[in-house]
Amino acid sequence: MSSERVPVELCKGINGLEKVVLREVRGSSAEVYLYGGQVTSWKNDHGEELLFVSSKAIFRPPKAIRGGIPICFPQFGNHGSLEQHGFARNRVWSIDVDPPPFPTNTSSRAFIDLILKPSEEDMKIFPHSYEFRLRVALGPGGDLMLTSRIRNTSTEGRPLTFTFAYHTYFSVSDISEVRVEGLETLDYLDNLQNKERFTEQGDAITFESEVDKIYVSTPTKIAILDHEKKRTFVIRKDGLPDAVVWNPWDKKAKAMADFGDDEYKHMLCVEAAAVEKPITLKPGEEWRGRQELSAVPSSYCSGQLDPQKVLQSS
Ligand code: TA6
Repeated sequence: MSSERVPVELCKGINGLEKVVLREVRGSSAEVYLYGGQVTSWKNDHGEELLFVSSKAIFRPPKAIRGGIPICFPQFGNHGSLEQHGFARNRVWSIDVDPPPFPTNTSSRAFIDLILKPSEEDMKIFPHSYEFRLRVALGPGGDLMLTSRIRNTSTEGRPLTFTFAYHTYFSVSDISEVRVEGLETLDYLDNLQNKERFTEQGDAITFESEVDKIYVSTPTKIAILDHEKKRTFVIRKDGLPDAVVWNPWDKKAKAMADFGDDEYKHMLCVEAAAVEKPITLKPGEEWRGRQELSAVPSSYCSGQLDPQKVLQSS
């Protein structure tokens, strides 16, 4: 069977970093680097790339890869003692050859199980024992599913407290033609105003300048409508009550060495997260956080697709 038909292939990626390529029988695909446990590509069955990765991304430890789906753990943000967004995205993960049974309802064989455990160095900066299992899977329709299972394996009775986010970079045609549905009327913490709490007004969220907001207690479904591409991304999440919405806009874009000056026009981060209320696990307890991404044609511009229906569909 030639490689293009193998559902799971381990190979070398950029700079010789190991990556896993997932291929679904209908043609969709995804790529996950062992470095960071990071998805860096998700393509539909027409081979169209749905995630954004900066053309200036640095695929070289210890710098995190700019784009795809960075895993923010054990800390989201820069409020704690660790570097911003924790260190899971800066570590080389292993393939989990013997994962515990995984309740799954898909027949797809295009999935990989990765595992991250703390090194001695990690224990110095974050003195906790855990096993972080990440399953990345392509569903039969090309949906991309990420499931994180984090277990507190302390033998000294220590609780494990963390915050978490799937820092997903969606590829969009033109940020000024994008709207986000599902977060209207919700409260958010504004990172651009000292994390002060506000309430979102009006209906859909559109973009005319830098946005960096943590929406709290959000619904399980969020829709991102790309008017020009007539495409709607739908995020379905579980165990992740919050959603971070970020676009750096022009000034911040120029300030990031691993981000093109104009690339802010073609990306939007909408991140399923657990930030406002940190998660605490007793020894032996396991937390599960899951996001399922789908990309559906949206003729919304012709008024045929009501975004509310997208959000309420089963
Ligand atoms: O998710 C939004 C955010 O927290 C922004 O404040 C911005 O810092 C972004 O993450 C990127 O962070 P990074 O550490 O990946 O450069």
